[in-house]
Amino acid sequence: DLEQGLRVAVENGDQLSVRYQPIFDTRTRKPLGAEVLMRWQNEAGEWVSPAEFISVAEESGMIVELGAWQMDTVIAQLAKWDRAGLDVRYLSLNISAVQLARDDIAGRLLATLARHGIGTHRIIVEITETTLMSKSPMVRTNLSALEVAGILVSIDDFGTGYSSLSYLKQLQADYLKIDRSFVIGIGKNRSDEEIIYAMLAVARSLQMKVVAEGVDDEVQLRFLQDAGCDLTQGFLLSKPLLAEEAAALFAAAS
Ligand code: G
Ligand code: G
Ligand code: G
Ligand code: MN
Ligand code: NA
Repeated sequence: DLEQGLRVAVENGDQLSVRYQPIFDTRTRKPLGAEVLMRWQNEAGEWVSPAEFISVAEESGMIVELGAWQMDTVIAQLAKWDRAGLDVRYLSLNISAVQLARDDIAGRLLATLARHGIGTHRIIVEITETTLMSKSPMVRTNLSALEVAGILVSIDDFGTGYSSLSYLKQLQADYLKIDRSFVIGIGKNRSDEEIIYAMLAVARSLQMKVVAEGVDDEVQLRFLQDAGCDLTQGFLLSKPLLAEEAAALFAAAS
């Protein structure tokens, strides 16, 4: 089954890979950094969606090993890009509540960054609103340690969970990611547009930068530009890329 297959994949490593989806300055369309996305092509050659296997990895505890492998892989890649003279300012990593509750994520990140000679401000940790509200002592300890170390925090899928605006203030997150479900409504649904304006206003007043996710067309990009949304991610500007493809994109933009 899925869990057994994933166990083999985590042990062997060769079925797992990452993609880098560039994040662009909305106005200039220059790529600044990238979100790291996990990929799994199983033994049968089928691509299993992370929406499926990440939850299995969390329930079985394999997410800790998977996350550790990913962290080392992508920070090594960032160091390699630095040596090649590419201007990739940051990598944005999805970190689940389970990882923050079970693993010394902050310690592991700091050790990995130190080993590769990368500064803490080069990493953004993407957490959900639900994680932000967690009362687990280990989660709280990890989040404070990340903040103290200067690792940046982004609130992912914003507006889709149990949002409480007061939590935004508590943690002092640096970025807010507007979920694709709102971006889809641009030009079609007045209330989605109003919600985006409201999110941008909240973010601005809390000195957070905003990333719009799932930007698929020029109408959406133009709206976000006019609304003052700082950053844009989505298929219009780039799909998730292999490391070599991402390197070529950043090289062409610098
Ligand atoms: O890449 P894709 O859009 O298929 O991802 C689906 C979901 O899986 C997204 O919500 C994304 O945040 C999550 N995801 C992708 N890669 C990772 C990962 O490495 N770790 C965690 N925790 N979630 C991931
Ligand atoms: O996304 P696209 O239409 O390019 O994918 C074509 C096929 O290649 C898909 O059937 C998919 O299974 C496979 N594929 C190749 N690379 C990837 C990848 O990074 N992610 C996913 N989900 N599928 C991939
Ligand atoms: O949950 P999270 O926001 O981390 O998920 C990001 C996911 O959204 C990635 O799996 C990525 O492949 C997907 N994605 C990114 N941009 C677009 C887009 O423009 N359109 C669609 N349909 N999916 C996107
Ligand atoms: Mn994300
Ligand atoms: Na998201």
